[in-house]
Amino acid sequence: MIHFVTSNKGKYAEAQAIFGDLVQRDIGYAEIQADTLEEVALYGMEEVIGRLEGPVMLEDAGLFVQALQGFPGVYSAYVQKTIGNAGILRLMEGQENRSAYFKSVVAYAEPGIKTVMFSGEVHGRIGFEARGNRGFGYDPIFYVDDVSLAEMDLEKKNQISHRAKSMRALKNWRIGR
Ligand code: ITT
Repeated sequence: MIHFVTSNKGKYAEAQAIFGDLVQRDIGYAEIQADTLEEVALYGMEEVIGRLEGPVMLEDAGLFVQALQGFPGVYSAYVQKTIGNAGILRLMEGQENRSAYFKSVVAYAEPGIKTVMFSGEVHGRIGFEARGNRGFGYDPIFYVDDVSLAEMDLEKKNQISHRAKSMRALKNWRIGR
């Protein structure tokens, strides 16, 4: 059993489909202002590790849009809460370069070992409209091969997503140890 510290049910569902033995812990932690997802995840882990017993993981993810110089990146949660998907589509109006990627960094710790981290990315593009009602966050505006992540079921998203890649890397590391 692994404690997965997250407030996000969608994340939990995707990770649970990969691990099968996670427990969601919505205990909150401060997301520091930093330049990288790795720093955010590492600091977050330092904050929660003493509050739970046994294996703990948390994940920080972000959307990086090439034409916006990587924005919203580490600010993805705040931007989603404020301007949302409609705001991103507006910022992209008239923009021909739609390239973007999601990145996920998962941090994992257990008693007696130093925190380890794994990352994963999925590359795609920002669409011209929001489509689909599955998933969460930026999924309706992020397209891979003309299908938005919000049009895919969880199984399909888990075949290609940033999160599935980082989480599978962690899972394999745990198995191979
Ligand atoms: P926790 O930090 O509690 O885990 P969160 O939703 O705040 O949950 P992040 O800070 O990692 O998670 O996510 C940053 C933002 O990016 C947030 O608004 C998410 O909705 C969005 N996001 C992350 N992964 C996503 C995905 O797979 N599809 C669409 N949006 C995603």
